[in-house]
Amino acid sequence: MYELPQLPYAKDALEPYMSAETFDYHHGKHHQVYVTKANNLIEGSGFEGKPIEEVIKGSYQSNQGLFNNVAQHWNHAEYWKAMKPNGGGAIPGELEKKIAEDFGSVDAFKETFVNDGVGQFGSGWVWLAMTSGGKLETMGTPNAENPLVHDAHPILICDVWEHAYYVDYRNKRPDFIKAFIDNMVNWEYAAERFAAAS
Ligand code: MN3
Repeated sequence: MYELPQLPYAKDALEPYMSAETFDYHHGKHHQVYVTKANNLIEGSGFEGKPIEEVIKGSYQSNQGLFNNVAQHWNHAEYWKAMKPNGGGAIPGELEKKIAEDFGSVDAFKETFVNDGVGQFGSGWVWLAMTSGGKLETMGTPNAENPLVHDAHPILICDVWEHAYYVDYRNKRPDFIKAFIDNMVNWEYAAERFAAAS
């Protein structure tokens, strides 16, 4: 049984960049619906009891309903952990070095990440991921899709569905993604994921 994870901080801890109202809806309602539907759809699917990453990869393009809800559950659980109060500060050394190597500079990475998120048409996500070749890349993905189905390791994730920012930023997706990068990212968690992928 999938369960809605608790937020790793109070729902008002990211204000003014992300409001308690956004968490009430986005975590309390949207994420909960994905969890409930995933639990219903996994019944009889043949994926019962399998590790979630295996369910995501296995259901991609073969069981779209299950994939959408299980992947959205995983994506959101990672997204909550990708943020922290007073986030967006210094990047831990090893990860900072690799970002500078693969993007030219940290600023160049941030610009690419924001541009990919802004350029993702409709609903989706923007990621920093490590490819199977060991290179860091940013990527935008539609709907529930994530780097796991492209054999890449997700390092950092930002939700660019309208429900992620409409309460706090209205239609201004670029302002939201910039605030995410500058004021909300939990770089220590991204560095943990980077170390595990390396
Ligand atoms: Mn969402």
